[in-house]
Amino acid sequence: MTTPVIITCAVTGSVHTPTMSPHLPITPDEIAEAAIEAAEAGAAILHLHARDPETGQPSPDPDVFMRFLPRIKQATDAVVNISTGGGMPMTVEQRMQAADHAAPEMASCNMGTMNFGLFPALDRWSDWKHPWEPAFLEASRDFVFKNTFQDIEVLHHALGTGHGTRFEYECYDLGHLYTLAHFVDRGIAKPPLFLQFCLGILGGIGADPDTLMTMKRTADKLFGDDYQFSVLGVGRHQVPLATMAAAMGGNVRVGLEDNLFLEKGVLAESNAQQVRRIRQVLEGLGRPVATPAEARARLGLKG
Ligand code: KMH
Ligand code: ZN
Repeated sequence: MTTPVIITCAVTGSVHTPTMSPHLPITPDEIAEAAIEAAEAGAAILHLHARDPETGQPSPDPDVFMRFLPRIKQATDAVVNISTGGGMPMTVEQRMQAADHAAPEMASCNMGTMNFGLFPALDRWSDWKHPWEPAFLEASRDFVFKNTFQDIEVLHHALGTGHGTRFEYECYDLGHLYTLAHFVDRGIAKPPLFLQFCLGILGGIGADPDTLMTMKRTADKLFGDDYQFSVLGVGRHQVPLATMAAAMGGNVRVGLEDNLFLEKGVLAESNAQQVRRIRQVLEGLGRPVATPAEARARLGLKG
């Protein structure tokens, strides 16, 4: 039987700004509505950040999260996945606060400290230059995305042991897979693992078919049958790499956190629009879409 594809929708993130798209959800109401609509369109997992409703800046405040989380839980059966990546000026402690407060079924866990360029890295072959590349480059020039071994361990202790939360392991490079294997060996990270290959961030591995194959081969070697993978491609790489992931038996992540566009020069009007578009691709590939219940069963979530 063909394994259903788990669609994750990352609804708003912390990288894009309200000036870049009028469709980026900012207020708690907008985030709730976008998430519910994405779930109705077929997303089994909702990857969520919060933003200050006044400024649109990423917010770590659990009170802001609690203005949309209950509404989403009430209106959908989708798995709630709270980001611990947060946004640029936050400390690691701040980044954990909301997940520690809400005890979700899933939270992100970023697998290494890195430079983080906020836009597709190796786009030099493309005639589609990312329109905000200069602004992103300036903003991230001296930014270190801190995820030390200690941070990863603390996260597992507080959220995994403390709340039964399981993780979306965000891997931006091959080394991150080896780091995860280290935590598996120590009994800290526990199968079944859900790996998110994050391709195309400047500072991480590039977004092309060869790197996806390399990530997959390496994960096969390190984790055998103990893992499932999903792929996010940044910007214009979103659909091609998600398609390739699905064709390889993997899962997909879409959403305005990773890409504001529907196609070259055309902004996506909603997260749901991106979910519907990848659904069409999956249908063409003959891959069914996983329900939240199927995602829970496969990923060992607490429900
Ligand atoms: N914006 C993605 C490339 C997180 O929230 O933990 C990375 C991300 C991090 O989703
Ligand atoms: Zn995120």
